[in-house]
Amino acid sequence: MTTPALLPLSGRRLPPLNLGTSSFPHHRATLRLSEKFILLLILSAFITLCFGAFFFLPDSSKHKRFDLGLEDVLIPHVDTSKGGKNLGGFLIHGQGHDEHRHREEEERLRNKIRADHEKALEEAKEKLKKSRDEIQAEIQTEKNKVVQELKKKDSKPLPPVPLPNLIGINSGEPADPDIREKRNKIKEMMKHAWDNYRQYGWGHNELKPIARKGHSTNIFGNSQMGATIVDALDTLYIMGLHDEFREGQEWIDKNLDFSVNSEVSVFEVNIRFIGGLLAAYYLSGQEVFKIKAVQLAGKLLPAFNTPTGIPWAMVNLKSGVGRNWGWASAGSSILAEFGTLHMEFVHLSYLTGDPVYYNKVMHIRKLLQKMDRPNGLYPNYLNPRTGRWGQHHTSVGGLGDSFYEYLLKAWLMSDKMDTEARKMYDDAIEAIEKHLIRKSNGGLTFIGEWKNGHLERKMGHLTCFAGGMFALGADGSRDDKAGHYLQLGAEIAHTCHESYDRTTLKLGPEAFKFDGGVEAVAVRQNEKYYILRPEVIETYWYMWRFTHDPKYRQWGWEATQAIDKYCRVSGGFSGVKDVYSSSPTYDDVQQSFFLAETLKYLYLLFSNDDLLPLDNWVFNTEAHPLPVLHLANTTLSGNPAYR
Ligand code: DMJ
Repeated sequence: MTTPALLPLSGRRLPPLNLGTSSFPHHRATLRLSEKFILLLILSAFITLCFGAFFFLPDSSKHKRFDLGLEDVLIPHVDTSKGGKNLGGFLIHGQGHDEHRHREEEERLRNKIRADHEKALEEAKEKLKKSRDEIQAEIQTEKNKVVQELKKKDSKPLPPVPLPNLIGINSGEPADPDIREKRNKIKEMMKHAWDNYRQYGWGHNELKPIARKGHSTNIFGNSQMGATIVDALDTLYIMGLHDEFREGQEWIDKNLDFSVNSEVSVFEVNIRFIGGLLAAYYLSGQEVFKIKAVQLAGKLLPAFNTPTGIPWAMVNLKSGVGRNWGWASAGSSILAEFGTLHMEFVHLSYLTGDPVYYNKVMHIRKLLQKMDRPNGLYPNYLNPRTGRWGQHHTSVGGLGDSFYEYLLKAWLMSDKMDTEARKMYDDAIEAIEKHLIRKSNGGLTFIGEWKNGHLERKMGHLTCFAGGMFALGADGSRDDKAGHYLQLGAEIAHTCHESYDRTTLKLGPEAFKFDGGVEAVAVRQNEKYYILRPEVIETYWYMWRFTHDPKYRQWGWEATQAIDKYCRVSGGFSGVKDVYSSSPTYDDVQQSFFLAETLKYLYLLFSNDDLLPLDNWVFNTEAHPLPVLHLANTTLSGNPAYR
C-alpha cells in the first residue's frame, strides 16, 4: 500500500526519524547508563520518603488510617459488624483486645520496611562503586540471559507440512544476448546497492548512501532490524547472488531479534519482514526463515486486540500495546494497512497449522462485507473502536491500494478457490471504474481520488501499480471482460510512462495532475520527488508477461538507465528531490523496497517467463513471491497439521 502524497518519503506520512550521527549507538548506551543512575537515586529517595512518612505519622493509626488495601496484612480479622466501619477510604475500628496485637504487627512491618530500605541503599551504593563498563557488562549479561531464554522458548520446531509446488526458482536466462546484457546490468545494480548497504549500513534498516551510514524511519520504530537484508533476500536468490544471500541468512540467524521495545507499523512489518522471510523460506527451504516469520507474527497478534478486531496501525513489539497514526481521520486504522495482511497470514496458518492467523484476516473480511459502502467504494479510514468509517476518501493509491490488490491475490493464491475474495475484488473495481477512472482531455486514462463526493483529478506514483493489477485480474473477470481489463492495464501503463517521459530525468514524480491544461505532470514542489519506487516498473512487468509487447521492455530499460544515471552514487542509490530539475538533489535514502521490488521487477522484465511463473507464484505487495496453495479451499484443509 501506502503513502499519501504529502509527506512520505518511505510510504508513510510521518517524517523520518533522524537517528543522529554515526556515534549514535554508543551515545544512546551512555544515555541509558546515566538514566539508570538517576533512576536508582530517585528510587532511593522515594523509598526514604515513603518510609519517613509512614514512620513519622502521628500515632493515630490505631483509630483510623488510609485504606491502602493492607487490611489483610495489618488487620486480618476486622469485621465491620463488630464496630469497625469503612467510610469512604478511611477505615475506622473499634477499640478491643486486638489492639496490642495490631501495634506489634505494625512495629514488625516498620522494621521490615526499614531493613528492606537499608538493603536497597546498600545495593545502590555497591552499584555506584562499580565502573560504568562493569555495570554495562552486567546489564548485557542479564539481557543475553533473557534473549537466550526467549530463543529457547521460541525455537520449537514447527510441524512439517507438504511444500507447495515450487517451480521456476532457478531459471529465466534469456537466449537473446542483448536482453542478457540488460539483465546482467540490473544484477550489477543490485550488487552495488547490496555491497554498499553491507559496508555502511549493515544491520540498520536502510542505508544513507551519501552520508554512508545506517538509516531508519518511523515505520520501523527505533529498531535496527536489518529491513534491507530481509527485504532483499529473495531478489538476491533469484539473481543467483548466493554468497550475499548466505551473508543475509547468517545475520538473520544470529541477530534478528523481535523482543525489542519498539513501536513498528504492522503493515510494513508484515509486507517487508514476514513476506520477505516467507519468500526466502520457500525459495531456499531454510527453516530459520520460517521460524523467524512465525516468531515475528506472534509479536504482531496483540495489534488485533481492539473492540472490532480491526488491528491498530502500530504495535510495540515488546509490550504488545497498539495505537493508530495521529494523522489518520478520527483515530482510524487504514484500509490498505489492515487490508494487506491476508496473503502472509494465510501462509502462516498453512505453515504452522495454527488457524489463529487465518481467523484474524477472515474476521476483517467478514466485517468489511457487512458494512455499507458509499457508492460501492471502500473509504480509506475505519475506526477500530466503533467499526465506523472515518472520512469518505477513497484511493487506489496511498491508503487504499494494496487492499484491492490483496483481494485479487487471495483468490489467485488459493488456486482460484477463494471466490468470495474474487467477488469482492470484482465489485470493488466496478465501483472504481465508475467513479474514479477518467480520460484526460489529451486522451490519457487516469485513476483519481474520491474526496467527500468530489473527484480529485490527481494520480499518485503508487496508483500506477493498478495497471499490473488490472492485467493480472483480467483472466477470470466477471462477464468475461478479460480484454477490457487488459486494455485498461495497458492504458494505465501508458499514462504512467507519460508521467516519466514528461520529466527532465525520465523518472516519475510522486503525484501528477490532469487539471487545468496539465497532463501527467506534478504541479506542487513537494510532489516532484522520486524515491526509487517500483510501481510503474511493476506494471511494465505484468504487462510484458501478459502481452509480450516489446515496448514494456523498452520502457523498463529507459527507467533502468535513468535510475543508474541520476540515482546512483558511489555509496549506493538515492532518491531525488525534483525530477524536473537538471541538477537534482538527493534525498540520501536507499529504500529497502528498491532492492525488494524495483530491481526485482526489472530483473524479471528481462528474464524468461519460466522464472517465477504467475500460475505458481503470487507476489505480495512488496514483491515477495509466495507459492499458490493448491488446496481444496482456503480453510487449509490440505494441511495435515491443521486438521
Ligand atoms: C512498498 O513498500 C510496497 O509496494 C507498498 O505496497 C507500497 N509502497 C512501497 C513502495 O513504493
